[in-house]
Amino acid sequence: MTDLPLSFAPEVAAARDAGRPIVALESTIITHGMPYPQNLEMARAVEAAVREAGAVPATIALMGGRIHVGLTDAALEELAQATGVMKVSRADLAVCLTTGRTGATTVAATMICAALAGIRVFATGGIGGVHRGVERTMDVSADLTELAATPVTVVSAGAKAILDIPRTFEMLETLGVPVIAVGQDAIPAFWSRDSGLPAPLRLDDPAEIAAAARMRRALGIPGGQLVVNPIPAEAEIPRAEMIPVVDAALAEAEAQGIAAKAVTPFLLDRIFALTEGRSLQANIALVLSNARLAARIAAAGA
Ligand code: PSU
Ligand code: MN
Repeated sequence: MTDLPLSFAPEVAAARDAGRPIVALESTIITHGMPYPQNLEMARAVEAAVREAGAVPATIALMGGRIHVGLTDAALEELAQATGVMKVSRADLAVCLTTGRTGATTVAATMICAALAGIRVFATGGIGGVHRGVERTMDVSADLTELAATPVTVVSAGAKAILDIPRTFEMLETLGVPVIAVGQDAIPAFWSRDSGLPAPLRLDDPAEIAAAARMRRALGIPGGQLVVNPIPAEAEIPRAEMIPVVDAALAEAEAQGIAAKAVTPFLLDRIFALTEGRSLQANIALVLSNARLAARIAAAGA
């Protein structure tokens, strides 16, 4: 038997021993989702937001053949500047570990690692989903099937408008993933508060979200929950403003033949450029807001 290759940061190990709330954080958003140095500033600010809200942050990444649950500031800084980091989803996790490469975990891989580490709540920005043009490409993020399989509550700001949002949520419904909106009836769309789609479920109190996770477990239903938390109003970019930007970025991706794992990072990078950084500011604001909510859900005993 291969031993579980988990390495806990001292702060996370202490929180586990004491039964204190822990919030997992992903690393693909650092390496593939934002440029340096904003990615490092974001990663530090998100960890601080989790601590302020009364939980312990555990940023997850793969280094030296081990799953690191909680990173030192030096490791965070190295990751934020590193090039050639592997973008790791469910399919890549084992090979990344056995080859000892440095890997950044997507939502799917972070969920797997969090569950192995006994962490039940995870904060991110947006989830991957069904890509537009799926009828040609079959590009559907492994994040969706992971939500159906792995018992972690994922706090997001919904799915980005670069995706086919209606198909993404149809698929989550088929997969039996509870999609829970907070504070409003609509599913948010990442940079914008309203996707135009009604949310199937709404729970405004973090304690209710934690109770739902416990009930799902008691019922023996596998999989997690997807919490969709709208971006704070002062940080949002309205949908009408994002539509032409997203369309332009998608057209560039198409023209350049961008495919597979490269699609999401390419589009995010183009959108940052096309909005002159405004999308990045919005992205940071929504991740911070998600981190605070995740800490409250964890503290309520998800
Ligand atoms: N949302 C963001 N920034 C990101 C991602 C999502 O705001 O960097 C990342 C997440 O790690 C997500 C991944 O799991 O993109 C989805 O990639 P793909 O579409 O290739 O599955
Ligand atoms: Mn994909």
